Amino acid sequence: MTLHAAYDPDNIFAKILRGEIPSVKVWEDDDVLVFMDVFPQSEGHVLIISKTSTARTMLEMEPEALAKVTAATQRTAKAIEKALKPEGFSVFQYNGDAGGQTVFHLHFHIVPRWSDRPMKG
Ligand code: DGP
Repeated sequence: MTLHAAYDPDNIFAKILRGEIPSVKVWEDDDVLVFMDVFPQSEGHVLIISKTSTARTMLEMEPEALAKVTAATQRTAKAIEKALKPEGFSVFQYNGDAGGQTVFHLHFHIVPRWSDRPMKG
């Protein structure tokens, strides 16, 4: 999938948003959904997506929707810090096949990190 292509309404995260496939939800409001990554790189690995935007990548997302997703990412990181007490955490977001993206509905990852636990990704 190139950087520039049409949004596929049948991508996995669109199906999760429509409730067609299950997910473990952490937070949901009118703008965003936060849910557990099915292939976690560490305990507490979550994904943050927009419920209103069909942007595939960072290039396409409307600034207002992006602001809501990044604000939700910060709020979620604070909640993870409180709940799991990681020593650190990684926030990342991939764009395009060559950028490591496999699901083409823009998403941020939060991966909590501990120095005594091997990194899985
Ligand atoms: P990437 O596009 O490379 O940022 O990776 C997509 C992430 O989505 C990857 O960490 C695994 C996760 N994922 C893939 N399929 C599902 C699914 O059906 N449910 C959930 N919760 N996560 C998924």
